[in-house]
Amino acid sequence: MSEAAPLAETAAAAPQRSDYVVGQGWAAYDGRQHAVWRHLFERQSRLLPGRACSQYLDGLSRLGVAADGIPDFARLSDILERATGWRIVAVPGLVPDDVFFHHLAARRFPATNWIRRPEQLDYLQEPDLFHDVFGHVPMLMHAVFADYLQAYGKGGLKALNLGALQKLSRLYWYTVEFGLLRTGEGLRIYGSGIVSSYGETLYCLEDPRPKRLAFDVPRIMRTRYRIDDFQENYFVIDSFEQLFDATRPDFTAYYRLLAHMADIRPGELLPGDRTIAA
Ligand code: HBI
Ligand code: FE
Repeated sequence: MSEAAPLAETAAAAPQRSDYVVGQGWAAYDGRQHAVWRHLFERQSRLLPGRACSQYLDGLSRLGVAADGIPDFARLSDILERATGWRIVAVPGLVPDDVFFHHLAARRFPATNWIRRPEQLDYLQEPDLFHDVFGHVPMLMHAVFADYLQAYGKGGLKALNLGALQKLSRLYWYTVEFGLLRTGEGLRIYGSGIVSSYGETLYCLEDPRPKRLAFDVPRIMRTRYRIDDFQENYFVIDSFEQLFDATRPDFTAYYRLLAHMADIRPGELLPGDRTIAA
């Protein structure tokens, strides 16, 4: 009987499922990792009231996500599924675009199962558990946004076949990740990349430098974005119904139109742009 392979080898040998889904491994999180969640949760919870949109704050409270520690995805999924039919699946990090779109099209949100280290509190390149669960999941409690994200997943699969992924990922970036909503009380945040970031939560609403432009799908699809710094422009929707309705038309016409138009640099203003006051 050969010696049982050391854990590391058996773990590495674990076959990668084609949908990249893994166990969350909730029981394996240690005190330090729960403390990182607590610190980030408490810091954002102090900042977001009056800055995040009411739909986000309502989703966060209905999910029962608390400060005490890293939530159990299965428990959150039961609440989420009752609200909008979405579930969370644990993944080890960024997954290939087609895998990502397949999950979204089936109302499965892929959430990273590791959390950033204490020395990464203010910035990390790749989405971690805090970005995905605190940033994305609460908006999935909102019926219309939940429909939008599933429509985005279906659109993503089509975009892949049309070679138009870059255009469509800009739509994701400037809405799901960095979108702003216009309300009677002023601009509010719904983008996950912002609500999970201390610095950008303040910057996106208060700093005079970024351009805040009216939501416009072809304009968004032409606009490049940076992943390593605060955004130089944000796009502002009037409602989540407006966002969802924008996904109804077939994007093939946009892709054909835009194929002959130059990209726009982040922060650049065009004559036809409609800017929105913060
Ligand atoms: N994978 N786990 C994960 N999370 C994401 O947000 C993600 C991804 N893969 C690709 C991706 N996002 C973006 O390229 C989308 O625009 C497709
Ligand atoms: Fe994200």
